[in-house]
Amino acid sequence: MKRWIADNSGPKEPMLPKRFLISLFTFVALLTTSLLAQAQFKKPKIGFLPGVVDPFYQVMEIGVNEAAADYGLEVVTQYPQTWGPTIQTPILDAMVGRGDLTYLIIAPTDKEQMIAPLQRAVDAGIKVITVDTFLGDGDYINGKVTFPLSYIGSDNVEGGKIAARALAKVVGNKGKVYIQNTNVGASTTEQRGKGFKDGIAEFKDMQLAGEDYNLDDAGTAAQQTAAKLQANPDLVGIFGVNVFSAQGAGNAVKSAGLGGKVQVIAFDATKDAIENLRQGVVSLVIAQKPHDMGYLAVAFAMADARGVTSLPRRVTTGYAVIDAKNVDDPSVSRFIYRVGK
Ligand code: T6T
Repeated sequence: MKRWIADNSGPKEPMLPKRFLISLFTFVALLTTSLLAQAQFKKPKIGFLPGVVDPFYQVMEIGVNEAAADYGLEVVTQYPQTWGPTIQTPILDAMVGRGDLTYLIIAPTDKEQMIAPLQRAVDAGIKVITVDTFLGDGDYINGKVTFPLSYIGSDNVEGGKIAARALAKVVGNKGKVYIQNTNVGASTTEQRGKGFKDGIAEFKDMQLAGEDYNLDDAGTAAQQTAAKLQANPDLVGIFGVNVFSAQGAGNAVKSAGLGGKVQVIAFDATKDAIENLRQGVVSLVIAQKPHDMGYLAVAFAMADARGVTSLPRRVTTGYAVIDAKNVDDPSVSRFIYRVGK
């Protein structure tokens, strides 16, 4: 027979195993520490200062904004309307003067003249990352300027060489060629010009018929190219070193009715350059990867703010080389600069 024994000690709670209690305690402690750390971590606020308004930097801005959205960061973007330190410096000073930016992503428009204004930004506590263009000689480890965290951009000497070799190929390795350049002092276009000259020097039957600077104006580029074509009826090819140069060169060749006779190599994959490629005026378009430059720069700022200390001081972002055969291949056409609709 079962006996029922009265238990007067009240309702019993199930006993929790000791090990479970210790784990729970550890978990709560870790969570609290991590929440505290998060509360102390101040998200970087980033300034983005491109070189000028053009599709190259507009695509870079898309990369910047995508990364900022992924990390939940705020970015303040200011575009100079024209290229050069005279326009870029006051915008930079105003960005520094706001007092709330902790990182600046900038394409310095002059490798020497932008050193002092950017040093002022650093002195005010802003960390600098240069994209596309560099300061000094671009060597931020052993060069004369070492304050930027990193330089993220194309290998522009290599880009110039790619252009020269491609041009040599389409003109049968002989003849006179010409460079349509932009601004003295801009690291990128200066290096492209150098790479192109080095590349052309590899071909004994090719000569350089000159180099003009259009100050980032497609109209000036077209006028200069038209004059060069008139003075050199035997010109076989032109290297347009950026958006404006290639556009102007292409327009001048078309207006002179020389499309397909004088070959143009276009740096920067704008819609205009691709249209000229399809029409046979441009034989090769060299696309940079501005989206990658912008995205990585923000990721670097975030990593630095989080205490990462091994960020590479130089990142080369590479090219996509577009010709009439591969222009519709999605693995290549994805690098065409698409802005807006
Ligand atoms: O080619 C790009 C850029 O790489 C260069 O530094 C300046 O010109 C562009 O922005 C195109 O216009």
